[in-house]
Amino acid sequence: MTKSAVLRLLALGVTLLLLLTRTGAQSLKEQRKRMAAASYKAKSHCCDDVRGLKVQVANLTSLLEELTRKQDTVVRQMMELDNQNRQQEARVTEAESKYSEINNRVEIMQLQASQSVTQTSSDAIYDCASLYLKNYRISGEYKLPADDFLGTPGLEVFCDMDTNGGGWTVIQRRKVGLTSFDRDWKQYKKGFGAPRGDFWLGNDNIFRLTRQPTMLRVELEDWEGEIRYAEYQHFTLSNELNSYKLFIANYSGSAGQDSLRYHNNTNFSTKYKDNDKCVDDCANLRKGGYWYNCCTDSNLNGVYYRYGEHTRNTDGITWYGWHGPNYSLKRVEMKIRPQNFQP
Ligand SMILES: [Ca+2]
Repeated sequence: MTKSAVLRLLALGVTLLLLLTRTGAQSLKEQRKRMAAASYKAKSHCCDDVRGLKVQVANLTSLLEELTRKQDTVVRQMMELDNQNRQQEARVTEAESKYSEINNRVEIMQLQASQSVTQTSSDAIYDCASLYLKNYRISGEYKLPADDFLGTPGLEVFCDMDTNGGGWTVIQRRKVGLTSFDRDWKQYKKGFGAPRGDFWLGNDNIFRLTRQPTMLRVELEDWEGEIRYAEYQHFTLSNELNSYKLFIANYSGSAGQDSLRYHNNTNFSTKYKDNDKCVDDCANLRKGGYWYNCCTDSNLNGVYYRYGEHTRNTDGITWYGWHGPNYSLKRVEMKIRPQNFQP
């Protein structure tokens, strides 16, 4: 029974009661009149009249009792309906919040799935910055599509979409320590390691990515968990014919004295490929591939030494401007993005 139906029933009952009461009162008056008139005529009739009135009063009383009972029932039913209503409302609210929660989860899953979707757009995607501008905003692995026009192959990269506005293509990372960086020219040319772990993106790829005006950010973490960074407004590599020579400019950051400046304008050297500016073989001494001068003011591709071993050698992952030549860092990342990138 709906609430309005109950209310209608209640109103009907009350009207009926009033009507009956009024009818009863009127008939009582008439009876009295008749009794008064009759008492003059014949006193023998009086007993019949009284008996009739008593029956009527009894009928009215029982009707009244019945209506009172019905009224109680209706009130109870209304209270029950009200209760049910409140329960329904609570259920609807609960369902709505569950729906919104599920909707959120679906949105997150869609975003994550989109990371692995191969790009089909005709717009060129050069790097993580162009992905960022196409609304890929979650840090992680992405596949940059091959570009027929530029003649470049597809490339798996790790994009940092969080640090300082995002849009960073990570070109180097040291954090696990299980991948050797003491490798030859070919391996540094093509790249090695895994985008989620330790890796070098490859000199050919870095050269290609820095053909547009590019900036570099170096992040350093020591074994006490402190983090410093160095940013260069300008960063470029030459091509292989010019030994991937390094050009950097406009240092800023928190990493103490600029420890890449010493390597500016020097060629890349690796194991079996001594392109440095030294009588020594720096790549052999420092056990990495780098823009060795004579030899280092930083050695970000050096040997990974764990806590306890990290202050005993000169071929570790060093940044002289912060911890000097004998402190091998716990974590390093090098990342690049276009100079004109605006998050
Ligand atoms: Ca040399």
